[in-house]
Amino acid sequence: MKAPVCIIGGGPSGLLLSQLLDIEGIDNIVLEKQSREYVLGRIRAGVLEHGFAQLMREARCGERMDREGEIHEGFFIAHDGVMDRVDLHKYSGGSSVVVYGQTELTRDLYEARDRMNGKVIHNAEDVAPHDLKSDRPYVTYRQGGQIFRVDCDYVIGADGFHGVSRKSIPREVLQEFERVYPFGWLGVLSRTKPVSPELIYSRHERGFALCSLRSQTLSRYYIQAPLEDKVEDWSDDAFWTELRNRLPTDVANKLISGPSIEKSIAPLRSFVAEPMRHGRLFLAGDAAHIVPPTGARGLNSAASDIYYLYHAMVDHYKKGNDTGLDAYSQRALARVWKAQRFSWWMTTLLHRFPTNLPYEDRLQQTELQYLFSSEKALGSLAENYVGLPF
Ligand code: RFL
Ligand code: PHB
Repeated sequence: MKAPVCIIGGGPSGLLLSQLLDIEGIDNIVLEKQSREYVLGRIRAGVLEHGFAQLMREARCGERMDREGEIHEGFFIAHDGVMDRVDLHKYSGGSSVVVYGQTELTRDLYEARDRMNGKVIHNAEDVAPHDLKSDRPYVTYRQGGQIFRVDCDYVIGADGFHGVSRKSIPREVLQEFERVYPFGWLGVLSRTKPVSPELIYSRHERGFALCSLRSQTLSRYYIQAPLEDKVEDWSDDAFWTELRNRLPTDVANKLISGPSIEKSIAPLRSFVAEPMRHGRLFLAGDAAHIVPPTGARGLNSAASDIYYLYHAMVDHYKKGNDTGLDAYSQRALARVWKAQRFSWWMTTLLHRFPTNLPYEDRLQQTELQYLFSSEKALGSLAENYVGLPF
């Protein structure tokens, strides 16, 4: 098989790039290790930046998002017995975020690829990129006992944190920066009315909690949990009790619980791999960087990579201009690191760290008091949460 661009990974990053390139007439093939059902079974992000929503529209995938997604102009931080609101609209100069689940967004991208007869190959095993430093790279994979080969100009590594792309860059070339946090998030999805129309991030002495949502009938809640905990250790009842314990009393009293329809634990990690290009391989999304979910940046950082890569590819194929491809790693990393900083800051501000000294707990409280007493501090939070410009 032949295609100018071979994309490894059919998650949101890979599918979005595939769709945008196809609209511009740039042929591409997506190789996804899992089945479509498996990819659509993952419950992950819920908050989209304004710029990402715009990119979805440009990719002709924004219709359902615009119909069913909710525009949020603010969120709450519960702390020290009070609920303070961050007015995103006011402090970001009129911007907002869209609450729309990654699962639905990925479904929309798959359907858009179907409509354009996009080539998305599922259950592609042993995917391996080759000759990345040459002008003729290729990717091999196995399906049903047969080996296939895709000859291409460029390989896009959009295969997530555990993918094969980043690992194919020689160790001496790649620099990795990492911080693993000493806790995870236990998440529950339930078919219940959300406790609040806007998200509530809660800092509590028992640990962090988050009340989020997918729609007015579908709630998503998280609590900070020890890394050693297993999902099986947490009955639904235990989860709801612990969540209520970490919320202000009036919110806890209003919380409607129900059977979990999904329950999982995600470890929290900050990670960046540099550079994001090696020869003809370009990394994008979780393949190159991970953030703890506290600032809702992960999927949004993936989208900004795709924005830069898409424009660079269009410039290359349509104008013979390689400036964008050459600058990709540097441009993408500049924004990635800002999302890293913000996610680290939100995580540090709101979680209970087992090793924290009483001194550090006081600093967390003081940081929150400062935040809600300073329009400039709120402005900084708001501009980062709605997304820095691409
Ligand atoms: P993905 O989604 O991991 O997709 C990669 C795809 O590549 C496939 N793959 C392979 N394919 C071929 N060959 C191989 N060898 C392969 N290895 C892997 C995988 O099967 C998969 O389909 O990466 P992508 O596309 O870069 O997207 C990134 C996002 O998924 C991620 O950043 C977000 O989910 C992070 N995140 C959040 N981000 C936000 O912006 N806002 C949020 O509110 C938010 N909340 C979250 C989150 C992540 C969470 N978890 C579980 C980590 C909440 C949670 C709990
Ligand atoms: C979610 O709804 O899954 C969600 C929302 C906000 C975050 C993280 C996750 O910061």
